[in-house]
Amino acid sequence: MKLLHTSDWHLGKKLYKVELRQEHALFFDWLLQTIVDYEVEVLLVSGDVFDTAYPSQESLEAYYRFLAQLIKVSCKVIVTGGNHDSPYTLNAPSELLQHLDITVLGGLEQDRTTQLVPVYNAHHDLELVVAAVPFLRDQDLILEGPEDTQEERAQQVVDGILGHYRYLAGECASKYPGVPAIAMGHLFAKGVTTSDTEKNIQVGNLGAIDALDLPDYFRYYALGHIHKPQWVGGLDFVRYCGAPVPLSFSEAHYAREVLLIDTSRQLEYQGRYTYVPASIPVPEFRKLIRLHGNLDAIAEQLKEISASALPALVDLEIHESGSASLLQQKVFAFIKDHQRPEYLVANRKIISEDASISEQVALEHTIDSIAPEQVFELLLQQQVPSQQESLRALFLELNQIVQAELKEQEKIRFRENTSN
Ligand SMILES: [Mn+2]
Repeated sequence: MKLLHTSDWHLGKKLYKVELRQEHALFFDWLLQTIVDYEVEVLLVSGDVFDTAYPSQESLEAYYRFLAQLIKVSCKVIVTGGNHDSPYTLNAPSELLQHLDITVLGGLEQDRTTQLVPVYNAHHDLELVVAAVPFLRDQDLILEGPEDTQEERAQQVVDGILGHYRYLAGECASKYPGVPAIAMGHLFAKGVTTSDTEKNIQVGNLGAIDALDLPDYFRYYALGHIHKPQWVGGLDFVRYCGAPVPLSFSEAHYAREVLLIDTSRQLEYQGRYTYVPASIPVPEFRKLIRLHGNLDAIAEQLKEISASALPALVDLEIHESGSASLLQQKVFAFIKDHQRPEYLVANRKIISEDASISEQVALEHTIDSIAPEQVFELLLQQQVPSQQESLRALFLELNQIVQAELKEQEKIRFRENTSN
């Protein structure tokens, strides 16, 4: 039996104002053809189907249209929810989809054995069991012991997740003795490499699963959550397939793949059987390119860009000197003059070394990249010169409290509130 492992589609994702709808459509076309070409019988989708909990009509339509195409080619589907997915959104049509050989586990259900999905081959023989584990939220886990510190809490989460997999391995062994089993997961494993947009999930590997601790009952782990394809813990049967479409400029250089598991090809590893998948590279549908330098240097680099199936998306960081208003006009004209079908400027950031803070704010159209102290200083300069000292002291004190609180909240949410 052949299975294909994919994850982290993030349908509905936007890069700046550009929706990635076209590359997702091309990916689905390619994936369908790949499923036909390799005679894949089961597609595993390990979480983050959608980018948001409440996907747009277009995203939902793209998802259901693709599922309909899979039905036509008799490919079974198992979908699990990721941290970006709303379990309710994914689960809403699950009863209907079940009749079409599409199993959806948006989140944990009260009866945990629903995660064990028996897979039958074309001759109606039970060939495999898939432990379809969705993203596990803290409330899904049995957390034991003290939770006074962040570290203790994180350790409980790790123990809870591992306990959950051990429980499923035990259930699987008693319910389906002798039947090979694999597991899915949307989790953060120890030792993975992530992009700069993903670094807030690392937090010093807090809450990360050591692949070597996962129960060896399962012959393959089809993981999602990390967007860069990779093995985990040196085990080539514990795999992140990664995102098939780059979702940020920092992911542009990642390899893109789906993984093909052939259950007729098992490998012995330390006294157990494992399935080592074959990597099938996903074509590049669109380049994401970051350029920086002055306008002359950028003009040279823009000339080099060639399109893939879709025009490249370009993120510009322009370093020039001059006043904000002049620079803005200059850059506006530059971009207009340098339009080509090979690319689309998705974003531009102008950095002027001699611009004042207020000018820099105007240039970037955002205060996000400027420290709160600087913004307040700007305000002080414009108003109430007599009370500057006392107001500044008061602000700094308040800001310290707010920043500490934000940091605390960030820590608490670090598992769920991630870019992955
Ligand atoms: Mn993701």
